[in-house]
Amino acid sequence: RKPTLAVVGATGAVGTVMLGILSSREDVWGEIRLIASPRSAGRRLVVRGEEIEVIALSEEAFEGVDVAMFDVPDEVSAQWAPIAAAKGAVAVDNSGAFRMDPDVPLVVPEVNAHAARVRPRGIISNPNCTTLSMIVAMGALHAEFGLTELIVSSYQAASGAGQPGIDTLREQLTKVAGSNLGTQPGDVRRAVGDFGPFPAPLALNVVPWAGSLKEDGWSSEELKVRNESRKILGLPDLRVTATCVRVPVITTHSLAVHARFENEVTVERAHEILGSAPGVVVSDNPAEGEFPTPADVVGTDPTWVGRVRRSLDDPQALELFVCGDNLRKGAALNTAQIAEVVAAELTAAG
Ligand code: 2RA
Repeated sequence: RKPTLAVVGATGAVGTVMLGILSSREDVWGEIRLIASPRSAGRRLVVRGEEIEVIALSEEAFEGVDVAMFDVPDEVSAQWAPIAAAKGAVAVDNSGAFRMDPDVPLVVPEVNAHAARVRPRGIISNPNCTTLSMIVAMGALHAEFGLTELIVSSYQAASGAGQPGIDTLREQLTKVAGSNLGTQPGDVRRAVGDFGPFPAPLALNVVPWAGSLKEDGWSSEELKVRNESRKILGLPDLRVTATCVRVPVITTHSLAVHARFENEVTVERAHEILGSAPGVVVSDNPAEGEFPTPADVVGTDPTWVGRVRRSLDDPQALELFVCGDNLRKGAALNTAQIAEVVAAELTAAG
């Protein structure tokens, strides 16, 4: 029997992408059950070409479920993923609720698929989209050169803040289109009015903030990049510094990465490694204007890498520009890949 899958949060921004991904990947699932808040129950959504009615989140909804994916806010996952696990499902959670729990593996199948097998709480976590947008490329380089330090600046898309983020940016872009705004201090701020989930206007702007305020001026997002990179790579002492910035892009996070290694590196070898790494595509020919940009990467599955240079002042360091669709590899796709690893394990176990 093929395993039964539940998608919790089926109607959200990531859930919507998930249904498309489940419809296009090799079909390893028996029943697919769609679950959402009582407000969304009763809606009919299409997955694998079939219309399915969304049911309300409840304990009974997990009856007979083998794998339950959660694409919901932290507090909803914190409450319901353990309930799904207690009902016998393996919960694959895309929230921040369990990522740093030592009894919950944090999995990126291209980097540490083996970690998914040890899950004392019956929960597997999916990393944050910013970490995920670069970590497949970093894992491949680490396997060859031995990573010692990451200095990262992110350029994060509005959809990282969910559907309200997308809606806010679109509304702001409509308000500024065709205007001469962006020439006086505060003119964009006054014109757009509503900042939605962002602390400042996003249209015609960049905002050096994502997440919530933590100690000493760090944002939660910056700490996630550090802590999650360490856990996924199995390098608890890796030096990681991140500055997270929101940019007026709908979907696809970008990161400028300074990566330092144990030994000297060459661009040629880095190209070879990245070019043959599963899930990575190299687009690096600046003479022809070839490098990844969100507008070209959005809607695709791989991590795209370009602008690979050896640091001028450090032969052990590389500079790279990385783009990944934050709703696909950054969220739904990685969750689907983890779920497929579990499905293969369950199917093999009979
Ligand atoms: C963001 N990384 O982009 C967050 C969402 N998980 O806001």
